Amino acid sequence: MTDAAADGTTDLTGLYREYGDDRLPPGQRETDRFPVLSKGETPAWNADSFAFEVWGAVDEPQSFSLATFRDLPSVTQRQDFHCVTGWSTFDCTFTGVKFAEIAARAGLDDDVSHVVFHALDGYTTNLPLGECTEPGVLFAYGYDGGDLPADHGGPIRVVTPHKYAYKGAKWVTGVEFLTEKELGYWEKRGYSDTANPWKEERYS
Ligand SMILES: Nc1nc2c(c(=O)[nH]1)N[C@H]1C(S)=C(S)[C@@H](COP(=O)(O)O)O[C@H]1N2
Ligand SMILES: [Mo]
Repeated sequence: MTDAAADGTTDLTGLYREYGDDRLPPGQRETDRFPVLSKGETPAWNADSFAFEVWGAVDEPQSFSLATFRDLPSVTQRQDFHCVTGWSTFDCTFTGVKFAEIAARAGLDDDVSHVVFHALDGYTTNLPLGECTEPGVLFAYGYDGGDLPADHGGPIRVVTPHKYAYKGAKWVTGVEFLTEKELGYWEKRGYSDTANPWKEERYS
């Protein structure tokens, strides 16, 4: 289902076949640009003091500086990006650390069922644990061979190619492991918790 190209990039642009017949999900239009969509301003951060943290129902809470995070094993993937407001951008290339890599380092309690991602702008979003280990859920710090631009969530953001993009927190400061579901910022405000673009799960 995933193809590794000669340059080591994993091609996830065929991932839609697990969910629907068309690469472009229903009700979406393709744009050649990669628009920026944030609930507020791009937050400021300091590369020397930035910390990415892992806490909650884990054996070993983790804290990474930007430098130690970038030293973790990484992957590069090409994927499509679908915003719930109706635009899709094809062929975005992200580099980062797989969700599973982070979870393995923290060691999850047996009863972990959900996660909440936290971000510098106060944004949160939630996913069931099982959805986070799907291919493509990445803590991304690179875009198109360079650093992830600040407007797109640098230094680190989450990407969720199988979900509407609001499930991917920009400026992510950490992940909290939970034994019960908690809703995130948009999920509390009427957006779908399941957010499958091919089923057009936009609102709850
Ligand atoms: N921290 C944070 N993450 C966020 C958002 C936000 O406002 N704050 N917006 C979400 C929404 S609705 C979308 S479509 C994508 C947009 O990512 P982009 O600006 O890189 O296109 O980020 C998601 N992650
Ligand atoms: Mo969005």
